[in-house]
Amino acid sequence: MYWDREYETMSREQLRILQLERLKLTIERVYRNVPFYRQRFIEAGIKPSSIRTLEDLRRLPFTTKQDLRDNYPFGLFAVPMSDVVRVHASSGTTGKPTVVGYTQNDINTWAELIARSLTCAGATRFDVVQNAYGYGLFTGGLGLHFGVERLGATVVPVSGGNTRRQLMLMQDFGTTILTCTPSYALYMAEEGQKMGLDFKKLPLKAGIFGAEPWSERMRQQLEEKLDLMALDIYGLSEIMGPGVAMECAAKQGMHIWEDHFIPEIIDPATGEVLPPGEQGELVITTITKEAFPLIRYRTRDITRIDPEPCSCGRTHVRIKRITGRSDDMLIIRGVNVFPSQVESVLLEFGETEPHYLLVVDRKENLDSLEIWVEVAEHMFSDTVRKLEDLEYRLRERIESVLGISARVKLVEPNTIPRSEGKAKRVVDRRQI
Ligand code: ADP
Ligand code: K
Ligand code: ZN
Repeated sequence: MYWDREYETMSREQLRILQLERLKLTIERVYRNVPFYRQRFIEAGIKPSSIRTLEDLRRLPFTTKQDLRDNYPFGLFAVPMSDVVRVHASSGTTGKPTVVGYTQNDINTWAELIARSLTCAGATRFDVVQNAYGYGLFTGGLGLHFGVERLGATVVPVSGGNTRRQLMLMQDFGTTILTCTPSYALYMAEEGQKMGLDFKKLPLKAGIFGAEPWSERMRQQLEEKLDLMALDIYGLSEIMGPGVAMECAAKQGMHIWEDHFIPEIIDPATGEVLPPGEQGELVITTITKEAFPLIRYRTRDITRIDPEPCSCGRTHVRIKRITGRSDDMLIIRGVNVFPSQVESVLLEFGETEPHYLLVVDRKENLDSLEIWVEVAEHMFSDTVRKLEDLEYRLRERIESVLGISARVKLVEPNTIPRSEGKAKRVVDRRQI
C-alpha cells in the first residue's frame, strides 16, 4: 500500500524537523556553491545561519524562470559538471530552453519518488506500465521510466504518438497501467472505440495522467471509456520532473512529497504567503537536490494546499488540481508553449508583420495549434509559390523552436483584431 511507509506516514512534527534539517543543508550548499544565490542572500542580508526555523524560509528571495534563463545553461548548478550524470530541458520563453541537471543521487531520489507515486495508484512489481509520455529532453518519459524500473514493474518505453501501435501493444502486452497526458489518453480511448476495441476486456487498471491541466469531467470520461482509475500526477522539470506530487486512490488532491519539497502558496501580485487553504501561486523549495537545488521557485501554477489528513494515511499535504497559470504559458499536448517563442521566430524572419495570433483548439481530444501571421499586402500579389514557401519555412522553424507541430496561416494586413490594451495573442478554444 505504501512504497516507503516511514517517510510517507511520518508525523507532521517529525516531518517539520526533517524539513528544517534538510533546508539548512540546502541553504548552506547553495550559499557555498552557487554565486547567484550567495549574491542574492547577501543583498537580502541573510547568512545560512539566519535560517533557524521553517518560517525563516519566508525571508529568502524568490527564484524565477527568468533567473534560470539568465544563468543558461549551467550557471545555477551546485556541483561540478563531473558530478552531473544527466540533463533535461523544458521550454524557455524565448527559444532557449530551461536546463536542469541531476547527480546520481538526484536520479535515485527521482526514481524513488516515482515508485512512491506509482504505488499510490496501486502499482506493484506485477504491473506492466505503458509509458506514453515523450522521451528525450522532456522529463516525462525518462522520469517515469526509471521509477517503474525502481518499483520492479515492467516498463514499456513506447513514448508518445503512433496511437495504433499504442493500442496494439496495450492488448498484446497486457498493459495494466497507462502513463501519458490526460488528453492523449482520451484520444487513445476514442481511437480504440473506433477500432472496435473493448477496454473492459483489457487488464488496464490505472492511468497516471499529468503534464497539463485537466478536470473532474475528464476524469469521469477517462474512467468510463478506459475502464480504469484515473489519477493526477504533478511535476515540473525545474523542481525535478513528474512525481513532485501524486494523487492517491482517495482522489482528493495530490500529496506533495514534503520530505523533499517545501510548498508555499503566495499571492502572485504581492508575493505574500497566503494562509493555509487559500488559492494562489505555488512556490517550491527543494531540500534534497544536489545538482540543481531551487530556493522558493515560483512555479506560476495556481492551486491551493489542503492540509487536512487524508484517508490513505499519508501525512504529506495535498495540492488541489492546477487551475491555471499566473503567466501566459500555454500547455499544448503536454508541451509548454510561450507566445513569445512564436514572436521570436517571426522577428528572425522579418518577412512578416508584428501581428500574430495563436489559435489553440482541441478536436477529438487532440490539441491543435494554428498560428495566424499577417504578411505585407504585396506578398499576396506575388506568386502563390512564394507564400507557400514562407509558410513552409515558418512552420519548420516554429516546430523546431516549440517542439510541437503547428499550422501556419498567412493572412492579409489588418485581419487580426487589434486590442486597445495588451495585445491579445492567444485564442484558446479548448474546453477541458
Ligand atoms: P512535464 O514534463 O512534467 O510537463 P514541464 O517542466 O515541461 O514538465 O512542465 C511543467 C508544467 O506543466 C507545470 O508547471 C504545470 O504548469 C504543468 N503541469 C504538470 N503537471 C500538471 C498537472 N497534473 N496538472 C496541471 N498542470 C500540470
Ligand atoms: K508540461
Ligand atoms: Zn491520500
